[in-house]
Amino acid sequence: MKIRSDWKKEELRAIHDTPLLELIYRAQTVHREHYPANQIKVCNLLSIKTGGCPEDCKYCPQSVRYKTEVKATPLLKEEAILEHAKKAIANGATRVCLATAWRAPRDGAQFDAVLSVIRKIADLGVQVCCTLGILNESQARRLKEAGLYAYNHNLDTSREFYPSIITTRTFDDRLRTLDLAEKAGLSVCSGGIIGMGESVDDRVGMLHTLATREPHPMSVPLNFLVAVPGTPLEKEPRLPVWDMVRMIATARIAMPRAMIRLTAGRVSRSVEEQALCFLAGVNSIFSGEKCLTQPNHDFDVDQKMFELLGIQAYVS
Ligand code: SAM
Ligand code: DTB
Ligand code: SF4
Repeated sequence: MKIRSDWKKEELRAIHDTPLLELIYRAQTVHREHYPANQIKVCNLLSIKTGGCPEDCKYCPQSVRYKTEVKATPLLKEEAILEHAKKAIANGATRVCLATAWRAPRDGAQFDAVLSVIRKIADLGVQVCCTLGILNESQARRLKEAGLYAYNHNLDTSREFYPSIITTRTFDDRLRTLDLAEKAGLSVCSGGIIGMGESVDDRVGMLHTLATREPHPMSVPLNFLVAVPGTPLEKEPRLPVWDMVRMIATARIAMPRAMIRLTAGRVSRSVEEQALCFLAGVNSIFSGEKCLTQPNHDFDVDQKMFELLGIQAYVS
C-alpha cells in the first residue's frame, strides 16, 4: 500500500474508533507488509544531564518548578556515558539515546562535550540518538557531522491541548526543530504521551500532525504518562491499555514504515498488556533499568519477555 501523507483527521479518527479486534488485525496486517513479524528493536536511554530544567512541562519530574525526588546533576563525564553505552550494546541495544534536561543546548563546552561523546558512541557501531531540546540550524548540522543518527523531539500532544501542558515554548517551536533536524539529514523521532487528561480528538490530532509530515518521522515514541509525585499530573488516573492499543494501531496504519516505540510506563504494565501493544504494531522498546529518572525494565527482564513471546531483537 502507498505511504500517505494526506490523511484527514476524520479518517484517522474513524480508524482509531474501529472495533478493537478488527483494528488490531488491520494494524498487524500493515505491520507485516513493512516489517518482519516477531522482531523488536531494542534501544537504550540515558539521561546525561538530569533535572534543573527551566521549562514547565507538567508531566516532567525534571522541571525546577515542581518539587520531586529528582536532584539536578551536572552533565555526566564522557567515560561514564561510554561505559553505559558499551553495557547497552553488550545487552543487544542497537540504538543509544542521550537526553538532557535542557530547554535548548547552549553553544560552548557542554555542547562540544555532547558532540564528542556522540562521535565516540557512533564509533562503537551503534545508532546514536539524542534529545537536547530546541535546536538551531548550526547545532543540527554539527550534530549530524558528529555522527548523530536520529534526533528525538516529541510533539507530546495535540496543538490544541499543548498549552494546557507546556507554556514555556510552543507547538510551532517543536515543529521548527523537527524541520531543522530533518533538513540537516537526521532521522526524525517524534511522538508523545497519552494519559495526561487529553481527549481522544487530541490523541488523533497529534497523530494527524505526525502522519501528515512528509516524510513521516522514522520513529514514533508513544509514552504512557508516568504520573510522578510532585508534578502537576501526579493524580492523573492510570490509563486503560486499550487506549494505548488504539493509538499504536492507528499510528501503525497511518505511518506504516515508522518504528513505533513503546516508551515510558512499561514497568507498570504486564507482559500480556505489552504483547497487545506489539500485536497492534509496536516494533521497538527502550530497555535498561531506567527511562530517564523513572524505573524501566532492565535488559534481563525484557529478554525473558522476548523468550516467552518468541521475539528476536530487530537489527536495522
Ligand atoms: N528536555 C528535552 C525536551 O523536552 O525536548 C529532552 C528530554 S524530555 C524528558 C523527552 C521526552 O520525555 C518528553 O518530550 C516527554 O515526551 C517524555 N517524558 C518526560 N517525562 C515523562 C513522563 N513523566 N511520562 C511520560 N513521558 C515523559
Ligand atoms: C521518549 O519519547 N520517551 C523517553 C525518551 N523519548 C527521551 C523519555 C521518557 C521519560 C520518562 C520519565 C523519566 O524517566 O523521567
Ligand atoms: Fe525540561 Fe524536557 Fe522535562 Fe520539559 S520535558 S521540563 S524541557 S527536561
